[in-house]
Amino acid sequence: MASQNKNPDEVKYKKGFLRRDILKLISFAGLSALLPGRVSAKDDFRNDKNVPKQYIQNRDVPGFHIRSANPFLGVDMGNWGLAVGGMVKNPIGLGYEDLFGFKMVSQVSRLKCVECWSAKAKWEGFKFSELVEKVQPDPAAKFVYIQSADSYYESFAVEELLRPRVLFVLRMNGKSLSKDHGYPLRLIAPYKYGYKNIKYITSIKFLDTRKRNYWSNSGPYSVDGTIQPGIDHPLDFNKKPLPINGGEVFHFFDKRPPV
Ligand SMILES: Nc1nc2c(c(=O)[nH]1)N[C@H]1C(S)=C(S)[C@@H](COP(=O)(O)O)O[C@H]1N2
Ligand SMILES: [Mo]
Repeated sequence: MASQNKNPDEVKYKKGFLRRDILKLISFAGLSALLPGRVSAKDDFRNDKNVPKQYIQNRDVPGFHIRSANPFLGVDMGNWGLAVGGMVKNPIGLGYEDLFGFKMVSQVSRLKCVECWSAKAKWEGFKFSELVEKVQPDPAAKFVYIQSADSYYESFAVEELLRPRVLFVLRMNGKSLSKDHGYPLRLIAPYKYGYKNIKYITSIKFLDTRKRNYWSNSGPYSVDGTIQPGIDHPLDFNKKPLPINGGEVFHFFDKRPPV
């Protein structure tokens, strides 16, 4: 189930870490044994009686729903590390404490899911430019592929992650991210739908081609995922698009804002 991955060759990026001692390879085998039976990513698992309610009900932050393509029990920190590599001069492996060495930025922004809910929180984390500076990507590497501990994956243009108010987030509402909201590390990109805001990040890879993301491979959503003003995708609501407030929308004059 959650250990199923379309790009197994990319799960474990392990060349040339500066901090070899910290980064341990991540094994999903033990974790998947703990999880309930297979749930198809295409089904709405809220209707699946085999999935415990706590996977889908918000337990900590009012207004938020816990959204997971597949039920996930959270990251095993004994095995967690962040690999940043691909087409870069200096590939690195970072431990959790290393992430606090980056300049922390905080913002209040809204996460807007395509399934017609949105909620705001105070997020704290670091900017993508900090990572770029450290690893020094090849100028030909115009794309970024991000992978998660729950086998979710996302894809961005480098430029999209350098936009204002895009954060690699460690803290939500004054506390470390909770297990449900992506501990230890997630992305918050307020101008993209919730599904682009990938949780449980384990690897960030610079590439010269654009890869697809989980929800374009497993459902009806686009790779781009930029918020469409006023309209939600129809998945949960009898195929009728519903207007919804919330979310941040870039306008044409924002095309190349300062980082
Ligand atoms: N790794 C991972 N990240 C993920 C998801 C997921 O299933 N796995 N779901 C996405 C979706 S569809 C949404 S709406 C948001 C929801 O964030 P929340 O669970 O913190 O409310 O997380 C996104 N990030
Ligand atoms: Mo979502």
